[in-house]
Amino acid sequence: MTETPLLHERRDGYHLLTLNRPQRLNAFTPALHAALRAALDECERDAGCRAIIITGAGRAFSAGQDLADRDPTISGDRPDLGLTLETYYNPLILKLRELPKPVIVAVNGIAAGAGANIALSGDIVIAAKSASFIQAFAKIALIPDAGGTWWLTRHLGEARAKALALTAHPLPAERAADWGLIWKAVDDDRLMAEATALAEQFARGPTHAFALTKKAIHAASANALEAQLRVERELQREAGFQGDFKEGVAAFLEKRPARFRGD
Ligand code: T3D
Repeated sequence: MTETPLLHERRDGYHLLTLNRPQRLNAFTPALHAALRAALDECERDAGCRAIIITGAGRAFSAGQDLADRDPTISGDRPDLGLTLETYYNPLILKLRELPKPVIVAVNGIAAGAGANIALSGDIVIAAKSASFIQAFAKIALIPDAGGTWWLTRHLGEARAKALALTAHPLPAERAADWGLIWKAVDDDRLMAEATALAEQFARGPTHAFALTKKAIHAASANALEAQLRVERELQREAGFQGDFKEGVAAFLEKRPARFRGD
């Protein structure tokens, strides 16, 4: 078993995080959770990091919870899985969603259980055509967690959400894209090129405006139109005060590419 559960590569303008337990299909242990949380904290703090890519080593993205390696305080004959979620998965999902920078998930292979739902927590999910998403929970008599019931129902509606959750059938990447669950499915050998091109584009983009865009879109799912218009007013007001807006308009008027600093 590898001793480094997460590879963290700091590149020019963005960070690449690779789940790195390929022998266990990158299943999540407390050590992998801790490493990923620490890496995401660093990504958030580092002003030079303006986008994040998350992918998996080997043939899978992640098989979710490592069923053989649990936090000893939570393990046992009838472990309190609510505690696993509260301690590890729920904070991770919220962290990914609220991170004020674009999170790109490059799904390189099978994404099962919480692994599927962690992938779906990214802002932009690109999957290799050979990848699939499996709500594997029913096979071990659990319910979809790590946001699964929320993502599936929001993106696909109840009929497809229930079928995927109750059957635990794999959803191939191309169908996931056709159904609007992910952004797109690409040829396997194009996956990382597509993800890095996007990260490089975001690394040159208006990072603060991206953070506000995420916030506005997240608010939209709970708001009526009038409330959402108020959210847009407040966030646009904030965007208009930033240096990047000034630069964007100047660049447009001077007919040159904008040089956004991310503020
Ligand atoms: O604390 C809590 O439990 C609450 C939180 C729950 C969150 C969850 O994620 S619950 C759901 C956990 N995940 C699963 O149930 C998925 C289990 N895995 C599978 O169903 C299959 O492995 C896959 C469909 C993902 C892939 O199948 P396949 O045939 O391509 O590969 P494989 O042979 O099953 O797996 C390869 C190896 O990875 C194998 O080990 P071995 O025999 O070569 O030594 C297998 O045991 C190991 N592995 C795969 N998934 C897990 C795992 N080991 C530990 N935990 C896993 N989740």
